Amino acid sequence: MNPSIIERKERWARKMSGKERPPVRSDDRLPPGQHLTRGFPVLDLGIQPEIPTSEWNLLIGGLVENPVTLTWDEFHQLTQFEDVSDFHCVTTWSKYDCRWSGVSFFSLCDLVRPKPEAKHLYYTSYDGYSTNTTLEAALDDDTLVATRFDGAPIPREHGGPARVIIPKLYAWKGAKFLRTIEFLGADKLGFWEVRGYSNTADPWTDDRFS
Ligand SMILES: Nc1nc2c(c(=O)[nH]1)N[C@H]1C(S)=C(S)[C@@H](COP(=O)(O)O)O[C@H]1N2
Ligand SMILES: [Mo]
Repeated sequence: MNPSIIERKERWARKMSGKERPPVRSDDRLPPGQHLTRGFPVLDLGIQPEIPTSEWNLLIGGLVENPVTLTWDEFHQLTQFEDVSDFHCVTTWSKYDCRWSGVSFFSLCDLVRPKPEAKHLYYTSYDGYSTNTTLEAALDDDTLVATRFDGAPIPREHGGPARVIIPKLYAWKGAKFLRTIEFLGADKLGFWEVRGYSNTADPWTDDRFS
């Protein structure tokens, strides 16, 4: 693991042990070109699939030692993790202090054990959406697969039963209605990435389009 990932994992371990909640952002929280919204806009492809939790599965596979297909119950047997983070949509709105809970991405990695050749992730959703990130970008103390928002199940329009949250990237990198996560050796572009959105999607450098 590279040093910055070790640092992030240590930050995560402190959070998990309840010892410390290190702030990820200073007072300067609003990325360039963004404005703060108080509501919670809904962005989707015009489809909000209804997936009963009894039929929900999360498949995590590809270049991992231990591929899994988790049922809703199995997912909830994993250590649950709550975190508060900011949310930045490329259409210029940001929402502060979103309280998500679910399973942290480090916990999911401990479960599936990525192979050394795994460098990229490809996420697919029940509405036909897809997106991609590097493994390195997802390996952070605030990345999770969330099933709850503000203490309640994530409403369907916001991507329930489960969605990915990667606070340090623009929100299109977080798949709502999550269905699969695939670990890959080579990059594979997702829905918006093939349509000209940035592949790296860093809100702090105004990195919107490629
Ligand atoms: N499955 C799926 N995930 C998705 C999208 C989508 O259309 N389908 N839109 C993305 C975009 S562009 C944003 S800004 C956020 C919006 O999340 P929200 O609707 O909860 O605000 O979800 C992202 N994840
Ligand atoms: Mo977005």
